[in-house]
Amino acid sequence: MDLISALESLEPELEKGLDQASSLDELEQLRIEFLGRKGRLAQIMSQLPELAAEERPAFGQKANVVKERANASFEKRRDELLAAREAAALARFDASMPGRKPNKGSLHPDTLIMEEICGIFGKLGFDIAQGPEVEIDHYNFEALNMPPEHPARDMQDTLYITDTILMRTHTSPVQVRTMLARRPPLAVVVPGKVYRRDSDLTHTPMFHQVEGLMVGKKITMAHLRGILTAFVRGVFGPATQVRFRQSFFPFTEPSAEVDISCFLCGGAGHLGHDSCRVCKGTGWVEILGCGMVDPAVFEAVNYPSDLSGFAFGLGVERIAMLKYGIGDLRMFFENDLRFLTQFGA
Ligand code: 2NL
Repeated sequence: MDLISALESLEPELEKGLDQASSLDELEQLRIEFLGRKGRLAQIMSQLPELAAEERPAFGQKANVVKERANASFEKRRDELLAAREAAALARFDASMPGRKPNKGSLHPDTLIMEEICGIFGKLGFDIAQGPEVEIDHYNFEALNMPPEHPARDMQDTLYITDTILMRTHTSPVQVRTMLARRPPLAVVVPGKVYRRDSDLTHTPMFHQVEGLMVGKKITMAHLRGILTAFVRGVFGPATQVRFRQSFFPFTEPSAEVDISCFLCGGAGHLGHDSCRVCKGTGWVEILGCGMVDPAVFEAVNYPSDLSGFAFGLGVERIAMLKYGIGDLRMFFENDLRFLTQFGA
């Protein structure tokens, strides 16, 4: 076959191949066969030197036309196959199928309780203060009437970082920092994480506290009693009764622990014939510790001795367990969504 007819027969054969190609892979095979570096068109072109010199321009021109038309045909077929693939995918897609629901976030019970407590004290005129979780010995112990060797330091199992740097064991160092940074009168609540070297069924190395402090002239135990009564009635309901039991803390004198009438049995100690599981039959539930700020604490922050004030502290997990009926402290820290999604929005 002469070269011209070889060139001419290329086009119908290509058209037939294109019609038969049913996938992009097959199409690419076909393109390599016809237009590839060693393809059929290239082979015909390689024989150009065999033509007489006067035949070459016309042949070259024709070859170019064939090549351009072949490229255009490939492109057209490629578009058709792509469109067919798209249409097949769309046919499989069910636009009426319901979507996947995204998981909604919810607040941790610790967060909910801290926000509720801070909200109540906010309405009573308290500011919210926060401070570092890594503290120096001075703010965590020394300024709170617990000098080195003070037996009260044994009450705290402290996580030390160096001799003098530690994880705060309570949020009280933030009140110390607040007193140093501001002038009285002042009233603050301090929510936050605290740390102890302790880990068993009822203790975790990290837990949450809210502490409060009010300092001014002529602040008395009557203010302490009034504020804390309003607070517990805000959290546990307006019928809640309050009882103060004498206690001891190094940073307050006098000191007390506050019990509230049991919110489950109403203070009766029993439900029908069963002893109440919340108050264990006593009718009272311990809720916080408090007292009048010890003069030694005021001295440590260079406050004048004619000031007085009260302070209190409570454990957030304890309040959350009571309020939500949570039986196991470890639930707070396991991050099980079945637990976490039960509280708040
Ligand atoms: C408890 C008892 C309490 C304080 C914390 C405090 C802070 C300063 C001065 C005086 Cl700066 N006191 N804090 C006072 C009494 C009790 O916590 O049982 N917490 C869980």
